[in-house]
Amino acid sequence: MQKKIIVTGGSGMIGSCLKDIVINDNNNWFFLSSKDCDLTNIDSVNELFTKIQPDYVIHLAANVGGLFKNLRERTKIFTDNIRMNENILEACNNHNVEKGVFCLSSCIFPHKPSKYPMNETMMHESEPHSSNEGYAYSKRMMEMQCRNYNQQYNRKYICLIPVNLYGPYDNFNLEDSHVIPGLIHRLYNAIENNGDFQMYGTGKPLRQFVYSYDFSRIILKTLFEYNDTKSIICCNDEISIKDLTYLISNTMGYDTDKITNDASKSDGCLKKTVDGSYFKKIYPEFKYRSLEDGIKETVSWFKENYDNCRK
Ligand code: NAP
Ligand code: GFB
Repeated sequence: MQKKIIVTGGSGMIGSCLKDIVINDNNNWFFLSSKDCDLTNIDSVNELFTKIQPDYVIHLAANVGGLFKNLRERTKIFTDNIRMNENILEACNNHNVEKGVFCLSSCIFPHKPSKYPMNETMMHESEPHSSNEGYAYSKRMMEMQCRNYNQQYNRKYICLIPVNLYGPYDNFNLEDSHVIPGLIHRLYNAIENNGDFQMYGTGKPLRQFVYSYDFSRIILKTLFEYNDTKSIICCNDEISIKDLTYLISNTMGYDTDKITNDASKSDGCLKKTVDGSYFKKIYPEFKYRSLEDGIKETVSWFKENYDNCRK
């Protein structure tokens, strides 16, 4: 039976990958950008839902960026995301949307947890890292609200908790980007200008990464196959920022002997290791792309789309 499905954040990295994957699907998809509807405005959101009357919602839209954007814009990031998330959840419930997939992030977990790796039950255990408090609390409130709607109105509003995401369609803007697009873009410039390269911070922090298309496939599995309402962590292997920098440099053919680091730049959270065993238990057959392969694909995509990508 054909379903009407709204994808907020449809013009973003994950939304664009999702669009590529479902292109021949027989459902009725609505991939939205902020030009279609400013989700911080409740009247616009209600108008949108009244017009489309969606069966499902995949809520990807967010004011999101890397560490340095979070350090600069913590207030707007909180207010934008709290408004978007509340407006979408309220509209979903008021318009009887039966199922929704909502997006959290591993960086909203406690920065001094009782144990590592952290699992889905530990999100509210203690405060997040100060570097992205605004973003973290806006996402934590969404997780709590999804549980409220599920319990009080018998909804299936499911939260996915991905680690750092990267891949084709990422935002390569040097001020706002996450670490992988930031490193790729800056290394590209260093190669073009035959210049030196500085990794930000000490290189000691640890991160886990999931490739954009892999996460998009997980979203579809959650929407069409998953029948519980428990949140799901989506994660892959962990690597230090230094080793990541060397991996990307080697992939791009930059001489790693020329790499130094700028320790004056923030490291942010030193580690946020999460446990993906619940996802592995329910989807044992799912295979994540390796970081090596994902980086190769992302570097190629960046070079092929250099003129038009977000940078
Ligand atoms: P992205 O590429 O930055 O795209 C953000 C999307 O949100 C865009 O489509 C943007 O529309 C839309 N948006 C922003 N403000 C809006 C507003 N006021 N009204 C309507 N739409 C608005 O994001 P992404 O990397 O695909 O992330 C998707 C989801 O994954 C987000 O919820 C994010 O928090 C989560 N996540 C991301 C990462 C990561 O490392 N990237 C990691 C964990 C979780 P425009 O194109 O019109 O601006
Ligand atoms: O992806 P990222 O910006 O954010 O990674 P977080 C920051 C880490 O990478 C820090 C180092 O240790 C930086 O010092 N780094 C090295 C760089 N070179 C670069 C570079 O060129 N650009 C960037 N951006 N970092 C984010 C949250 O935390 O995690 C977001 O702030 C989001 O809200 C995301 O949820 C998943 O991983 O520290």
